[in-house]
Parts: sequence; C-alpha cells; structure tokens
Amino acid sequence: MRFLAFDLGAESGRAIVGTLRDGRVTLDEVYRFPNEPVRVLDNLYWDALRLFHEIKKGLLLAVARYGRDIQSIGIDTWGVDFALLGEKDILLSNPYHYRDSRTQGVMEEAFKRVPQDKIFYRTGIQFMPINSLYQLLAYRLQQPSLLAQAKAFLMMPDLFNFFLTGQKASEFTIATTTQMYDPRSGDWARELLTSLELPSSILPEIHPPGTILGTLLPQVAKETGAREVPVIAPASHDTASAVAAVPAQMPDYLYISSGTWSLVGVEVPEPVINQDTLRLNFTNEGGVAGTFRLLKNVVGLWLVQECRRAFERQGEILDYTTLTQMAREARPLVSLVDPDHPSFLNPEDMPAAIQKFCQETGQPVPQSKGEIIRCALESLALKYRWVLDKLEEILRKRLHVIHIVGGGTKNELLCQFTADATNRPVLAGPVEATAMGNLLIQAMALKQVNSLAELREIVRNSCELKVYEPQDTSAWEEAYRKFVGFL
Ligand code: LRH
Repeated sequence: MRFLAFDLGAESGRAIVGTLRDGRVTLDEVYRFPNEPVRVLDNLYWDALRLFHEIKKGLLLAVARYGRDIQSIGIDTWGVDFALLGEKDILLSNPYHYRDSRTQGVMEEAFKRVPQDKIFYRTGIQFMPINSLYQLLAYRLQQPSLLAQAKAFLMMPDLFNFFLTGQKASEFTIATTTQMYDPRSGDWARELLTSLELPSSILPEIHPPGTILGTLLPQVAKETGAREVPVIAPASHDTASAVAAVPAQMPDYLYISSGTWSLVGVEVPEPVINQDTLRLNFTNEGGVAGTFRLLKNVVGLWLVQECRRAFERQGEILDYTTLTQMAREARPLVSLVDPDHPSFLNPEDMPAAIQKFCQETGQPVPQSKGEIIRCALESLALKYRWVLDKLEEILRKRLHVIHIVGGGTKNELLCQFTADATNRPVLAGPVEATAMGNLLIQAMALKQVNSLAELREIVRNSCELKVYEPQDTSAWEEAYRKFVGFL
C-alpha cells in the first residue's frame, strides 16, 4: 500500500511516497521545495499560500508517478506556529514564523496576569517565548483589532488540511505544542486563555493522531489528477512523527530527534508535571497511541546552519561535510557555550554570537571556522548529557542507550561526541524518521499497522542503524563539569 507524506521542515518541504510491503517501508521523495521564512520590514512570516501551491504540486507529481495507488495524504510541520482565519475563511495575515521578534517580553507579560507555575501546572509545557500562547498574546497586545476579527485558529498543518479538505480540525500532538492545551482535561486550557483575555471560541475540536479528517476536495483532486482520497492527520507535529519512528526495541532509552532543533527526551505514559520538571523547564508534548514525550527542546543544528549562512554572507560557500571536517581538525574541548542561551535564538551573526559568549565567560575565543563549529557541536553533545542527567534524576532510573533519529544522524562527528559526552552507546537512524512516522501513522489509521510497537518494528526492518561506542570519556567528564557552570 502507498501513502503520501508532506513534511514541512526548516529549510525545505518534501512530498514523500511511502510503500508498505512485507513489513518494510520504502520511501521515494517525489518533490522538494524551499520552505524559507520571508522577512518583510521587521517581521518574519510563513509563505502559506505558496506552500499550499507547492503541496498541490507535490501531489500532482506523486500522482504522475504512482497513479491511483496512493491511499491517503498526511502533513506534518514544526510546532507552535498558527494561522488566524477571518470571515469567509480568509487568512487574516501571513502566519508569523516563531523566530519573529514580536514575542520578546510577551512571556513576562503573561506571567503578570497568570503566575508562571500556574501555566505550567495547567499545560505541562516548557517555557519558550516562541510558544503559540505567547504568539497569540502578542496579537492581543499588539494587533488587538486583528485578533478580534478572528473566527478560527489553525495550527499550520491544520491549516493545510483545511485547504485540502474544507474541514477545520486540530490534531492532538500539534495542539500540545501551543502551551494552550490541558493534558488532564484533554481539552484546550480554556480558563487559562480567559485569564489572559484570549478567545477560546476560535479553537477547533482536537482529534487524535491517525484520524481521517476528510477527503480531498473535488477541486483539489481535479487540479492534481488525484483521487478523492482520505486526508489523515498523522502526528501533525514533526517531532511526534519522528519519535513514533524511533526504532527502539527495549525500554529505558533516551531519544534525540536531531535536526534544526534537538528534541531530547523519553516517552512516558502520562505527563510528568511536578516541581522538578517546572524548575528544570522540561516539557510534556503529546505523542502517538496515548503516549507523551517528556523532553527538552535544545537549540540543535540551528547553530551550525546559521554559521554556514554567516560564512556564505562573507562570500564562502561551504557544505556541511566540509564544515564538519574543519571541526574535526580543530582542537578538542577548548571553549563551550550553552546552546540554549537566548542570544542564539535568532542572532544576526551566529559565529559572532558564539564568540561573544566565549569572551564573556572568560574562555578562549574560537577564531577559525573549524574552531567555531567544533565549539557548537561539543556544546550540543554536552547539553544532551545535561538533559540525560536531569531525566535520570526525575525518573529515578538509568537510561541505557541513546537513539538519534533525523537529519542530524548524518553528522557523524556529533553522533560520536554524543556517545563520548554521555558515556552511552548511540544508535543512529533512520534519517527519515519524521517521514516514516507520518507515513506509518497513516497506515495505522487505515488499519494496515496495529500498534506503535509494530510501527517501530517496521522502521527497524526498513533501515540500517549505525552504532557509536563511547570513547575518551574522561576528557568529556572534565569538560562537562566546566559546561554546567555556564548554564
Ligand atoms: C522541531 C520542532 C520542535 C519545536 C520547534 C518549533 O522541528 O517542531 O519540536 O518545538 O520545531
């Protein structure tokens, strides 16, 4: 059976056809298109209509290659971003991108109205200025008349599903990224929203991952040559789809969904909302088959991506392989940064931001490109170690192995650093965890896969895992002691 996944990631969007046969899934990327935020004056936006156009083009190309074989369609994107629709379902503005700076200071405004711990005990979600809650509050504080016109709030995958089917619905995993969802009541945190004078009437009903939302609208089918197939909400949050596809066989593992962000955590049967998770700023996002993800958002390869862009602006176009090789050749464990320091969220010049952090903390300032990238990669690995330590403390058990999935598995240096910094074996793969999760949750919705365990078995059968054993751990132990001083 064949399914079509759209995965809208930080640099590009892709249409991927998955074929499920004899307990294995194979992938075919039929279309890739840019998904870069657009800066206009002082703001940063999604190009929503262009992306919908690209989704239709991807569908057309999938149909051209596989004809009537495609059984369903599912879309995932990153978390927290949303669109507001007004009368007659028009977009009230281009949806903002979470790296837009208008949310600066908004979280603190929210805490003046509702105490921080109350927000956490209601939602279980980590505090980040990018959360939809603060983005929505920014509308109320900065563009109140626009918010007053809103008739519907749709998270980005929900918006594209609406464009494809005409049905407005919210999917559970993406809804939990908002910090506007109450996992205990299983509904939007309406009381919290009311306390912040935010309208909860515009929020659509929430459906679990693997729900058939509707069928492709006849005009979209006509435009693309597709059949009027079901549109399924997979895990619409990319991280939830990726973690569903972690090829774990044994319990007590740590996963890292590694890409622009590194999502580092464990799967739990219910949210862990207590003083420790509040103090350590952990999050509890919704997962597949009734699970939750207790995790931490770590800034991830964004550090390296932005260094690459900065070098490009200086006239040097370098690919990731070359940059990683330069880092490999640089001296180990000289300078370290906290990857999650606010100065790295969206700096104008990432290498300069890294240098500034090192200078202000009295460390040698990395000079060459290799030194800067090495500093970023080592710091990431040490941050993973910190998350691992804290999770073991919270859960009171040892996590024996680390599964890394996603694009970051291609960075072998980072995988090795992770094994070294944590003193745990690392199993890396699959690269395409998000797409696999998306496709196989569609297969679950169509009763071709029976459980999350079976889904993971299919992933294991469909990819090669690369093993990294820890080496040279004593130098990393010492570096870790220094690193925690910067947090
Ligand atoms: C990763 C991700 C992560 C979010 C962030 C905004 O792509 O979805 O889980 O929190 O993007």
